[in-house]
Amino acid sequence: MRAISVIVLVLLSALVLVSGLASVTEDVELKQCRDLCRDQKQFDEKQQHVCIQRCEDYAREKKEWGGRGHGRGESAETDPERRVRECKHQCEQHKRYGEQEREVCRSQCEKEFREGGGRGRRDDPERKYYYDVEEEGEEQEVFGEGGEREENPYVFRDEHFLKKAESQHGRVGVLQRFTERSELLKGIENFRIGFLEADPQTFISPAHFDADGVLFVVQGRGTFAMIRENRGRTTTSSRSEIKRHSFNIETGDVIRVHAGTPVYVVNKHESQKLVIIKFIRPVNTPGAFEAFHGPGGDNPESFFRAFSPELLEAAFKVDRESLQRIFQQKEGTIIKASREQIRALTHGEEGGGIWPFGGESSCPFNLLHRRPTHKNNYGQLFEADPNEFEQLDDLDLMISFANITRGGMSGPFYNSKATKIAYVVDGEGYFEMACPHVSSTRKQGRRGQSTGSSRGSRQGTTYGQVKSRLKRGTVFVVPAGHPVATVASTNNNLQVVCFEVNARDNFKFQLAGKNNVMSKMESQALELGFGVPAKEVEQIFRNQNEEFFFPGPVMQQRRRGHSAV
Ligand SMILES: *[C@@H]1O[C@H](CO)[C@@H](O)[C@H](O)[C@H]1NC(C)=O
Ligand SMILES: [Cu+2]
Repeated sequence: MRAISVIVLVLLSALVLVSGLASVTEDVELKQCRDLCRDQKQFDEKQQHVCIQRCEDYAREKKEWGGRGHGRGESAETDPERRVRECKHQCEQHKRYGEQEREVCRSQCEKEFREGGGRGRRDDPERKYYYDVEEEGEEQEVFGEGGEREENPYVFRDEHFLKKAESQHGRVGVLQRFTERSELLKGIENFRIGFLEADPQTFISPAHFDADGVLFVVQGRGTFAMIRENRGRTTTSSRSEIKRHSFNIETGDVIRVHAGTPVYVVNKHESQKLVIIKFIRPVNTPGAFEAFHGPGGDNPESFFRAFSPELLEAAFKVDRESLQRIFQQKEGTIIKASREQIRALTHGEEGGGIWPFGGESSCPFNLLHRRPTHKNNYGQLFEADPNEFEQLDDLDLMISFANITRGGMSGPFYNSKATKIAYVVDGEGYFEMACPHVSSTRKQGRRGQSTGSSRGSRQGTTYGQVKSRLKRGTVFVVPAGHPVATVASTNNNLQVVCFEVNARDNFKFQLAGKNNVMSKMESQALELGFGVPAKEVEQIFRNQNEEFFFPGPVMQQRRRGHSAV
């Protein structure tokens, strides 16, 4: 995959250079890109397909972000400043280039694009805004799985998930450790994020884990079974019983699974996939955990097979031939089941029966059926905190779900104590975060362009801008104290589920809108802090009447555009 990305990157960069002077329409560009893919003799059919896919994604992405907001008929392709930037950026991407070749490459970019075209409307503020967004949109696609992205330690995508199990009926994956690329996330290195995706009418093989988990059902319907200790209050004997608990699950359900609990899942839906995202806290080795399969054979391997036959013969009081017969499974972790099997498994007849029974500490609840903590035209926020739910208490975890209306945004705000691990369930958009721990290359570029004198006098903390596109499956992390805002594209709602760790007594401090932090400060504090008359500051921080969710930048611009006409 990676190799293809690099090649597509090279193809696209060649294109940018070829098509730079002429104003090329997207379709021509797309055609060229496709043709170049087909010309790659070393590609097999599948690789060619992936390459072409990349071209199409790129073109679509460009259209989507580029077409918006350019009112005056000027297309993004003809903006010389942007061309230079893109071009230089690509110089950096050529892994085989030495520093000297890079320098040559960069100066060629200058020649080709800046001196070729006019300076354009560089300082039109509206342009500037869209410009940035477009650039971001493209970076993510063009430099897809390549280098660039790895510089942002807060964002994780498909390629950062390790495959734990893959079969023709579904996938199980776990995200790389948070500290894999950067020490900045050391505070959450004990936690992992995993997912399960199972085809319709399948069975997910029983297993227990040396990890505590909280599961969120992203999509689908199924039945969940776990074998739990039956912690009746009346049981005083030390020999406690175990019991099966089966319950139906649907989108929005949150299920606590204690470490060591054997679980299995059925996707009973006829046509829909079951998708579950999992927050994991290993109990043996910080940041590392394993699955233990009892039922199994070759694949998944049964842990019973690690014992010697004579020991098992003795333990089970049967002969070894009968034993060998049961460890046959080769189908994998996710197994296609017959209608009858599914029916039997989803009617928790004997024993545990359908929920609720027994210990409530693992009783599932539905996050989306709760009353939203914030709700307006621009979005809804659902939250479940550890004070309220015993299931989340020992993990010190809050789970929340933000449904940001298309074109809307949430924040800026920051968490007082909690670190947020967010997973994009649906939609697309982007987020921006202020971070004193990274330096934003883009911002440096800008500073570099300004005169040096103002720079010299500045001291203290500087904040890098962490910004990244979001789409389904993206994981991003927002550490405590870091101001963040999330924006939904104008195409779809952006739906994000968040696991917030260190959540007890956490507070979301809002930085804009009703109830924002600044609006509570005395005028003098604002006057002194900002160095301008308090009135001016107050006007700004009191203008927004909405709370938490607001119209996003594009929506806002459009409105302003209308009212100005
Ligand atoms: C998200 O909000 C939209 C309305 O903007 C609504 O139709 C949709 O059902 C919501 N999704 C969830 C999961 O709450
Ligand atoms: Cu930071």
